[in-house]
Amino acid sequence: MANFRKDFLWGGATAANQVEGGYDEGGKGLSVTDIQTAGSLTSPRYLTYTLNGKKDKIAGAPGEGLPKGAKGAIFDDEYYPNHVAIDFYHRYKEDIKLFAEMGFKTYRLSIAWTRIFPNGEGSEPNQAGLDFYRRVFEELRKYNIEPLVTISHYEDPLALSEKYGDWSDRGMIDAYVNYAKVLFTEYKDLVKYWLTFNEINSALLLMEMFNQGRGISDEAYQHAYQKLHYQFVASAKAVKIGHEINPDFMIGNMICGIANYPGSPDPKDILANRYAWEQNIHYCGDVQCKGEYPSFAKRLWNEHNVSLDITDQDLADLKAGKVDMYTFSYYMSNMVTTHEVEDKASGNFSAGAKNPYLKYSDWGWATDPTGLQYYLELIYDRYHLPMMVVENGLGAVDKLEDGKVHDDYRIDYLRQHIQAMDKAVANGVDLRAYTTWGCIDCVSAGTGQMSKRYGFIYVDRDDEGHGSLERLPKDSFYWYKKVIASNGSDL
Ligand code: BGP
Repeated sequence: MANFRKDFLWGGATAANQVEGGYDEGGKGLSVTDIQTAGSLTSPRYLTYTLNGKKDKIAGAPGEGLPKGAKGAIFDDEYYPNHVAIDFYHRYKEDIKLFAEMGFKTYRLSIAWTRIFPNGEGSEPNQAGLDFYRRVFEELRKYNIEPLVTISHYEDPLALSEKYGDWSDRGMIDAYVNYAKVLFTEYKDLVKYWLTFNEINSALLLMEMFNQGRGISDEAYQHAYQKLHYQFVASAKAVKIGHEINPDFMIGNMICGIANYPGSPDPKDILANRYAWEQNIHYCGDVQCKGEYPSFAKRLWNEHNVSLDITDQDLADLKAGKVDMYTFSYYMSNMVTTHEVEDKASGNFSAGAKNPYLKYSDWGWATDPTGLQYYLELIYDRYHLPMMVVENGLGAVDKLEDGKVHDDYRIDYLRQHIQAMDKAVANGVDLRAYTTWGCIDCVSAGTGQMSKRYGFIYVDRDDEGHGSLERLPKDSFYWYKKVIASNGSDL
């Protein structure tokens, strides 16, 4: 018998911009992701815009905004995969029915901010947008599937990004809080679980580990730490308001969880590894879970000559808006070394030294279930808060043969990670949920490709936007159904 709670929430996860499509329907405004092109293994995704009247583009990692002064633009000669994505906007009933068939207890989805406020702010929300998500939540409830809602998942309203330049202005805090308040009020009886920002620590991670060409300078750090501060305050204020609106709400943070290991027994590597945890993982976790900046924050700021706009009121807000649970994505581990490395992990979003004990995916991500157990135990020990693994999975190229996808590699990956979670639970971790990433194939956030698939459900669509969009259960679909029915025992 596995050790998971009786009411353990098994399910899957997606994000609005990666599944919905209908990017200009129902009164929706443009999001930053709507001006993001498709990349490939070797070329990054770009944000397209005009600056001083001239067409231009810049490599954009997930969640990044526009350069100052730029106006987002859609170019005729570029392909934007999120515009149609997998058309969940029109097919959500069919998709939710398939989730229900697998026995999902929960479905993690995000709300497109620009469906609610087309320009990101204002006093009148867009009714068509509110109605859309109400219909989705009601459809989920019909099957007793608990919605787990990310308020902001890598898709800031373009109008706000143009006005405030990627969270570099306090104005973003009010806009976010206004938006979150509308969601809490509108859906207070339909949604209990909320996450404030997807992978909030990616502002630091993407720069350090996954830098896609914007450069790592003191200025970049200044921007990242200031952006994070405003997001921390926005998150804390939302948590406080959420609890006032419905005290039963469980509101979590969401961290991009990467287990870091020292590259060697060299004490310098041991310390560097600890510092990687501090900067990339604990910095955000501590502020959101403990309601204050950790003692090592000053060192981090000083290292890069960062000087932040933080007011006394901000610090009080952080204290008053601690999260109720710690949630994170987990795909891989990373090796930290101070030495020159010959064998580097390479691919989209991976860096650092290659770990000789691990296998790497086609995209260069290290498969490491033990790292998940390690991460859960380490973090639980730090905060003693309920935890959720809200993303995990294997991005792979699937082959469709006679209407079937035999994805035993995906089953293997997930099985090992469920076993790792089971061990962490046996070791005392209060784990509440597991939502695999991209439970239905969707547009990859990092590459914009459809061919990097994670789903239990195959979607007929390729990297250029061809295909019928037809849905087909893969072998893993039937496997996960068994896993859920046996509460994680039949793997
Ligand atoms: C996380 C994001 C998701 C998702 C996933 C897989 O970082 O929260 O949005 O897409 O990673 O990444 P990718 O799509 O690049 O394979």
